[in-house]
Amino acid sequence: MYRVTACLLALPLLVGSQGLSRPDSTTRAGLTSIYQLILEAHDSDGDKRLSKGEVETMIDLSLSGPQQASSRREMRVWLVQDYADQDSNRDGYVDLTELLKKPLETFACMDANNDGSLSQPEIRAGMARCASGPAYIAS
Ligand SMILES: [Ca+2]
Ligand SMILES: [Ca+2]
Repeated sequence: MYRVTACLLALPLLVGSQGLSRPDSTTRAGLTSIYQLILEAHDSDGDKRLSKGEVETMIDLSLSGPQQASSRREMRVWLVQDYADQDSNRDGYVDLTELLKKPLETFACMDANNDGSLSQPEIRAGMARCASGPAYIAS
């Protein structure tokens, strides 16, 4: 479908693998909740941010599917790097603000009438125009 499909699928997997129900990613509030859930589910020391080790554990959990070992290794390297890139203040941790930065930018780009929710036409038009990063979850 899209070159970024594998990346888009990674985050729902992270939530789904914990058996949590997934909030609606077509609203800004829902999108925020998704990232809150991801953060809470994988913040094992409870400091409200993800350390490199927590990120790696989360990625390993999400990659336990049926993929080839080689593509799994590639995906893991890519995901670890992607989280490192999101650490915008370079303190070695990814907090909720940092996690949300790209998804909310993509959301704002897709939300053409700026009502905080994405209609199907907005999603269709926005996929080509806005989905430059890996972070937005297509529903
Ligand atoms: Ca943590
Ligand atoms: Ca940080």
